[in-house]
Amino acid sequence: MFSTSDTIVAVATPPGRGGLGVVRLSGSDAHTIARRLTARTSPFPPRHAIFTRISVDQTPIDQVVATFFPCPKSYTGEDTVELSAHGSAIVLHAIVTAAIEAGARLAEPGEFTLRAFLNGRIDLMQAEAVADLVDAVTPLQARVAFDQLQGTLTGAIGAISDALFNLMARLEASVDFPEEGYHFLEPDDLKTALDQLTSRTSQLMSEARRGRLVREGFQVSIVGKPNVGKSSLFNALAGVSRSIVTPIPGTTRDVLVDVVDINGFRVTLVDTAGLRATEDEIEAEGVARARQAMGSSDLVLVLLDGSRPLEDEDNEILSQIADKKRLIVSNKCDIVAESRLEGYLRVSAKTGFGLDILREHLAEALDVESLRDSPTISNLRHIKLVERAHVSLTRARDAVGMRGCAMPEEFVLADLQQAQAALDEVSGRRAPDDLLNHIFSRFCVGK
Ligand SMILES: Nc1nc2c(ncn2[C@@H]2O[C@H](COP(=O)(O)OP(=O)(O)OP(=O)(O)O)[C@@H](O)[C@H]2O)c(=O)[nH]1
Ligand SMILES: [Mg+2]
Repeated sequence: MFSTSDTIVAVATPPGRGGLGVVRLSGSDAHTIARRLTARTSPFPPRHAIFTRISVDQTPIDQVVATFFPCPKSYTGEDTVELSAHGSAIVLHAIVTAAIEAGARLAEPGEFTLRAFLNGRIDLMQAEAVADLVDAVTPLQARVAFDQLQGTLTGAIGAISDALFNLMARLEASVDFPEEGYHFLEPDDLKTALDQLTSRTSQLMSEARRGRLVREGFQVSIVGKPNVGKSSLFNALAGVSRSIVTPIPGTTRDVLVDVVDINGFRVTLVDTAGLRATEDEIEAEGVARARQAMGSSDLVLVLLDGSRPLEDEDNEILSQIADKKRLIVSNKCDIVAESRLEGYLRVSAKTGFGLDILREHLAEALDVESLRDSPTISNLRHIKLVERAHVSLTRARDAVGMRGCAMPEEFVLADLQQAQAALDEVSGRRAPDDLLNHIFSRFCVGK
């Protein structure tokens, strides 16, 4: 992993134009470099916004507001300076380049947050919450990420970990001083303590499905025979014209995905190639991919052309997905006053008619209301580790519960240690470099 002792710099705001653009400096030279860039003779007062000017080679390039956060009370836990300039890519680039010339190094993705973690400002769950918060596409996702950043999961894992630590200390004492018998920990107390621990881990696990659905969302594929308006509907729901629409059947030959917000939930919408038998090699590959997407979807939206009677191809598709969760929708209701297809939800991808009702139906079919409460745990990495801890704790509980045998304390202790190791990996107290690399590489530069 890269050095954590040098001073790093990056633009913290998104690329492109904006009202403001922020350059962040962090490390022991941050203050000196900021003073050099602003030609300031006196030190920056801590945590005060100072209106000043940045010059490069004695040429002023922008007015900025500089704020100095001395260590350890900064985002990273190091000396940090934030320079708010105008949101010009050219100006921001010039500031970063000047900072590098003055001794800083360009930050790696997520390096500011990595330093916050390494300096003990936040734990690994909170660092991951930062990335989730930045990536959130629905208000509920943002809330779950923010709760995690505020420490809800930290608290839940910490409570289990503390109770476990306490239990292990007492059990170790019993192992070390066997002549004292169970003085330090009676078997019944051990059982009760393990019951309490496993009920806490299973409580977390029961929130996991909900949490994952909030964090990762649902996949919904739009399928149907060619030309029914799948791509048109995809574009209408996504709010952008991403997929090509033409009157020629067989237009879409690949799967296209976009993430949309359906009643506050993240839905990965998939546009697919029209399902039909075809000689065309490219189209056939598209059809194969469409079937794959159909298989992996949480819900299949079957689109019919409401201006035409139901055809064999439609029936075939309907019979193929009989065992999948599905929603059947009749499109092109703007063409004919009365759909020829009775009993299906009627929409027009062209005029937008019925799309709000379609969103409602989607939300209902996915049963999103049952997910409304904000879950404590949502990240698969955390869930897997909590499951691992739960398995070890249950094994320990079973060993203690065996009647008639002397309690094999050493084995129980080994199980508890494994559970503790899993919990330490959730919080990052035990975090190998490759795990950190994996987690922080998904951050954007400047975060
Ligand atoms: N009148 C009307 N035309 C529509 C509607 N939706 C789609 N169309 C038209 O139907 C034709 C096919 O639309 P697409 O969205 O490309 O259909 P598709 O299902 O993606 O087709 P393939 O990709 O070939 O399978 C285009 O000419 C669209 O303009 C609608 O609601 N009303
Ligand atoms: Mg299409």
